Amino acid sequence: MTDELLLPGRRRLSLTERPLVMGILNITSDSFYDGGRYLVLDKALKYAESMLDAGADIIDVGGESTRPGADAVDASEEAERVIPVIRAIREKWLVPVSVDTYKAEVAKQALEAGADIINDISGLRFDKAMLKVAKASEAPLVVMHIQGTPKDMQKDPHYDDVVAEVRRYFQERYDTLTGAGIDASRIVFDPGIGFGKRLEHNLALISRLDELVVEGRPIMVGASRKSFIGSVLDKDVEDRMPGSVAVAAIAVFMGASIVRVHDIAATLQAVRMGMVLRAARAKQVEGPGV
Ligand code: YH5
Repeated sequence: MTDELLLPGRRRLSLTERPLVMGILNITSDSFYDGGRYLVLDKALKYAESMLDAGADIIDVGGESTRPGADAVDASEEAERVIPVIRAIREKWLVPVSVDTYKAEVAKQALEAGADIINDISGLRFDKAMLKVAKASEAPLVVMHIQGTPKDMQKDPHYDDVVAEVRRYFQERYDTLTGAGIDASRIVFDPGIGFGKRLEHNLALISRLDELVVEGRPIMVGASRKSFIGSVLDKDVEDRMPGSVAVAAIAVFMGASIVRVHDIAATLQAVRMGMVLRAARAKQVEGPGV
């Protein structure tokens, strides 16, 4: 298991001391009402600061809603939303920043503005130019699984064996990316909770997360407030925090190295409990000295 991510500029992000909490910063019109460019930037920075105060390890900046059925936005609009925010965060704080985009042009500008990590829900498949952008940088890459596209992914998701198929996808992505010259140490895998999955698929992926480790690469999980939690608990999106926090603890217990969440402080407690219980289990199962 690799123990750290090397960020551009020789900074390091350790994944062995404890799992990391990635805070979600969504610059979409539905999350920050567009009252003009400066108001949006100011609100986004205040929100980022609140996540940093709560203990976020990484800030994930996204400008296109990839919720089920959402329309794609074009690269220039997405860039207009996220680039000023990434630049401002980078100027103010040292926190690692990831950019949540599958568009090469947005990723390229984000890296120039100081982003440290590319978080691509398509695993570098939707935009053919993304591989070139990734190759030109040293940034870690979050390689997520999605069946279909955000527009159509929830129409009729189907798998014979979702865990085996996501695992096979991770292996294919690993082979393709390393074959193209991407260093294996840059890759983080993500099963893509809610991305072309029914309830049973999401539950299988989380409860069998340990089976998704491919080539020893770390795993990230983004389950926060997603609809499968609403389905299980019969809760609207604004009431899913406790369920989300429970899933974060279990994801870490099952081996997740990074959790992508909305609620930082509560998730940090969950992550610590998941980590301590995982270590306790390892000590008993593998015996002393391991
Ligand atoms: C992810 O899992 N997710 S954007 C629907 C919701 C709540 C939240 C109300 N980007 C992931 O956060 N990147 C997104 O229901 C991501 N992994 C990675 N790597 C969707 C989102 C959300 C969607």
